[in-house]
Amino acid sequence: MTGPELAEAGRLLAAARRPVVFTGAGMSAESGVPTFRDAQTGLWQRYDPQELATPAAFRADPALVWGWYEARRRGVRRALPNPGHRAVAAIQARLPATVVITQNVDDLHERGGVPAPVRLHGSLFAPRCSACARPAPLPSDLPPPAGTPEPRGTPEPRGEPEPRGEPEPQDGPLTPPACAGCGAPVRPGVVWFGEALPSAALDAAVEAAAGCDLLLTVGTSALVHPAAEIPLVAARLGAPVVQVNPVPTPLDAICAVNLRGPAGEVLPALVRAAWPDADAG
Ligand code: BJW
Ligand code: ZN
Repeated sequence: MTGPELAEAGRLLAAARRPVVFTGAGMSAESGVPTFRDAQTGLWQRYDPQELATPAAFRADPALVWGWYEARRRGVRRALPNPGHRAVAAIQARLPATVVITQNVDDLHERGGVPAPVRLHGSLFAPRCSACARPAPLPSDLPPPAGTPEPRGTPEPRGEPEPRGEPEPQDGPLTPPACAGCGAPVRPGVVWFGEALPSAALDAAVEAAAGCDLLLTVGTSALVHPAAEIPLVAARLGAPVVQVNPVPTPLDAICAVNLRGPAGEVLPALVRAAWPDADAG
């Protein structure tokens, strides 16, 4: 990818000292994780994610909602970080004051080399009790993340080799486990519509956006609030905003540069434009 927009965005990144990278579901699309507003696959095609991701849906049918999250958790476990995740890690390696703020509930930033992103919408991997909030263990049969080496001493399989990859998980409604403390159903540790964002994460995000000298927004439709206001905070205080998205969003108007394309291609090209010697992942 080349062009005057990329060169301008590269200049802005090279001049930055305290950038913020703000990410949404498009960041993980090339890892095979469907975006929130993409059509779901399989059994889940007939459900609207906006209607499943609510406290009311969990109260009405906990097995349906837990089963949806379990299928997504397993999908993320099978996924690998893409070159976009590694480019974000390369930015943070080059500029250690970089703050990565994500709306994503996957763990691909961490696995891609960003150890502590600010998580606005929680995580698929932090279930908790729906009544007393006690943290709950992950399902014991959850496979390890793709790319994790087999533990030492794992015996070689005998006979016919297994087909590659994990066996297809059970896909469908699944009764959530009961809390070990109070017996109430365990829920996913994510932020649903109508719920408050974790205040420490939101405060950290607003503070970073207010103090940044460049905000790079990647792969978000910018439709969900208050997260969608993070780039606006930076722009209002004078920081340039660079957007990476294949399609226009409501943020286009406040952006200094709009880079139309997939994150997995645009972000490595942006890192190379900023620092031609960089290992952009
Ligand atoms: C690519 C790509 C590639 C594709 N490369 N790009 C103000 C105005 C209007 C409404 C509200 C408002 N303030 C609050 C609201 C209500 C509501 C809201 O925003 N509703 C709107 C939908 C209208 N917000 C809330 O309810 C929030 N809570 C709240 O306000 O509480 C108030 C309160 C205060 C005090 C006490 C109590 C309450 C909570 C919002 C929580 C959102 N949670 C979810 C679900 C998380 C769990 C789960 O995943 O199941 O978070 S919703 C969903 O949307 C998920 C995402 O993080 C979030 C953002 O989506 P994102 O990341 O932008 O994904 P997509 O799919 O929308 O877009 C993908 C983009 O990628 C697209 O643009 C593609 O083009 C692009 N793309 N391929 C780069 N390869
Ligand atoms: Zn409990």
